[in-house]
Amino acid sequence: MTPALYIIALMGPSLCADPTRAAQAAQPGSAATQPARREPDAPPGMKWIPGGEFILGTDATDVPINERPPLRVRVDGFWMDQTDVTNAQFRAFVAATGYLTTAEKPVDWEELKKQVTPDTPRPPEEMLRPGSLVFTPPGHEVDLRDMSGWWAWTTGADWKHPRGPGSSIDGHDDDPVVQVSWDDAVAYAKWAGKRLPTEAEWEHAARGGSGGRTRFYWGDEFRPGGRFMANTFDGEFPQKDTAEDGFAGVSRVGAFPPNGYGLYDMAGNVWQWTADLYRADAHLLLVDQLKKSNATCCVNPAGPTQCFNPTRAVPDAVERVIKGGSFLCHVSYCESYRPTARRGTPPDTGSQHVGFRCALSAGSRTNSKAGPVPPKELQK
Ligand SMILES: [Ca+2]
Ligand SMILES: [Cu+2]
Repeated sequence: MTPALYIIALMGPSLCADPTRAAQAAQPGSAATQPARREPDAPPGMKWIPGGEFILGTDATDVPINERPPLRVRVDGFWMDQTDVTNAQFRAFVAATGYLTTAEKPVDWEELKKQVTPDTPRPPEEMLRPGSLVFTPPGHEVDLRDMSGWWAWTTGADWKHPRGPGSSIDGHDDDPVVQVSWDDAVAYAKWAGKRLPTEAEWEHAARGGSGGRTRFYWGDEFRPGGRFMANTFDGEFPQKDTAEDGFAGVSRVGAFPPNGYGLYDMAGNVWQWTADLYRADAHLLLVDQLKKSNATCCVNPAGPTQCFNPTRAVPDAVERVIKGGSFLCHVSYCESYRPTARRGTPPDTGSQHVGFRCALSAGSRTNSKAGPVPPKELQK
């Protein structure tokens, strides 16, 4: 097997569809939020996300079943990075710490082994050289069930070379950093005196205080008044991105309108790592838990304690939840720029369309020396 096919085989047959057992509908409640805190105490580059109740997930029937059933969730207020962590910010972290990302190190077979069936032989050394996944448009129609048609394991791809060894991030300081693993994101967050948001915090923040249950955080219409609200894939996926929204591939942070909390790119552009472990049936388990405890609302859920993804070779192998979708999402394929969309990804797997942003609990203060701040034009 080629490295590409090998890695993709490890990742499961379908990156987007996530069929799980049937879901039940829950009774969603009304959303209520606390008033927004005044801006002056905001840590640099962060927005206050007021605590409150919201509906996690959806009862839409035309979406992957891992987003159902919906349930009432309450989260405490917290701070959230206004943008995804940028290349410039990540560079400051690496300069300060000498940190080496997962993609810059040889693939750890001992780790990889946990994600594949026991009979999988150790791949040749060549395949274990440092690298990551790069989007490679096939230039012709492909079977959408097989992601090896557009993802290629690429030796030498890392955060400084997001599209492979020949590429660079020169002049792209304000692009979100990509090709970072969950471990890399956590290391950055620690350095910045922050943490990753939980999935519930992320989804609450993405809703922007609308309290709504709309398909997109801004409403039910993808392009309200003809306006593009997020960087997604235009044209025929995956062959040709026509860049109708202004970008084929990643866009600088803040290129699209912010949501109600002043957060940018909470839909599309790059997926964002969250703190939670992934279970395809996470919502279902929370609803069961609520019923058992006679509660109507789940408070500060922090994710399951064990993973479950029936589409993987090893369903209980560790995966973390990513949210937000990316510049590769297209309605014909996965529409993951919906706030309820969720996917499990192995913590050691970075790719060209996965980045992250950090959160901070109320009362905490970032101790970062570098003071990660958003690009100048976003500082108002
Ligand atoms: Ca685009
Ligand atoms: Cu997608």
